[in-house]
Amino acid sequence: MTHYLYGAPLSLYTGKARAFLNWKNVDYEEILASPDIYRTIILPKVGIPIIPVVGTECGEIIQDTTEIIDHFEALEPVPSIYPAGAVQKLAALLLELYGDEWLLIPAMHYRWNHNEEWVYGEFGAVVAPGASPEIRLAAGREAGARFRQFVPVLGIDANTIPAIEASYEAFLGEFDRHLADHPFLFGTRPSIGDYGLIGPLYAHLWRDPRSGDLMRRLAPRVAEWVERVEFPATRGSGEFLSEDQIPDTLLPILRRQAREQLPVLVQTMKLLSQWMGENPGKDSPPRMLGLMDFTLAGPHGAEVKSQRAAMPYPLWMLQRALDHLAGLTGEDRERALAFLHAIGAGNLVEGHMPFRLRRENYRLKISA
Ligand SMILES: N[C@@H](CCC(=O)N[C@@H](CS)C(=O)NCC(=O)O)C(=O)O
Repeated sequence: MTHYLYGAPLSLYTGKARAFLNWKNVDYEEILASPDIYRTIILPKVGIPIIPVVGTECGEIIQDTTEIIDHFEALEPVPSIYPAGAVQKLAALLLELYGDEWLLIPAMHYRWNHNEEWVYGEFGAVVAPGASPEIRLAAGREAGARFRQFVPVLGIDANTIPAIEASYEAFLGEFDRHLADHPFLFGTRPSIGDYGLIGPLYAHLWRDPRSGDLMRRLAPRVAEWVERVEFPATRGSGEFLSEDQIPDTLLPILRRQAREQLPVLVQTMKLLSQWMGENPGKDSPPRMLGLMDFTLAGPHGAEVKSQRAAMPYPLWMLQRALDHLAGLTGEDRERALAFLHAIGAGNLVEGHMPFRLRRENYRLKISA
């Protein structure tokens, strides 16, 4: 019996799950998440309209790409996308968080500010596949509007757009340089970090036409990596670099993450602690805690300030990296701490958050 991946071609997180399932050689069938699928499978089980969702051969429904990946990793631990090396694994978990939750910003910016009309057609193909072109487009506009509203929530506005574009273009250059020496982040095998990056870099930044043109022009090796990760020619193959090496070419990317994303995560931690104090006895934090200030470096280095929603979910991903760090001892721990200092993430060295997050019944839960 096979597994089912309910998703869509234009969906960022479906791209992440698909790429992993392909490499892991999972027997699965992809099913378009049509309105019928939302109504009969996703909403009754998950409770919110979200993709991708995997239906397992035992009838279990899994949502959240990280949980999907970990489900299949547990079933078949070898070959794994989690490096055995302590520092490589830490870097890979951080880069998963960077892709999932920070490169989401340029992904959404380029989609909605450079590919808007095109993408309404793509939404139409999901929600009204058999309809006439006019009806499909109208339905696509309606469906797309729900996603477009995340643009300001992520802090994408006239003030921040030049900084978002400058940072993304610099990232493309850095990643392209890395890929001149290595086919994936940590050698010849894709890691959980590659699967974090593939979400935004595939569905939005490679597949949306104007974004794809930009990627192929500025960073042709990144475009080739996208194809390699999303549609692997060989499955389950390759090795991570020996001796837990972190290629120097990854340091600019990790420093960029530490500079841009980490302050937002630290600030979110404070807001979530505050929420706990104000809501004694409650264990389900809201998806958004309200607005917070954040800062980006503009194209000429000047600071750009704006506001975005504070979202607890990325802290659950950060906690995965911190749990890994907390489990390290001896020389592994020393090297991991030196690595965090080297990328400008020294404030993570204590390795814990003032609360525990867990996922239960498709929701984020918190405890002291
Ligand atoms: N962290 C989740 C994110 C899933 C997600 O945001 N999916 C998008 C489509 S790519 C969605 O359905 N969003 C609807 C919503 O967030 O309300 C995962 O990894 O699965």
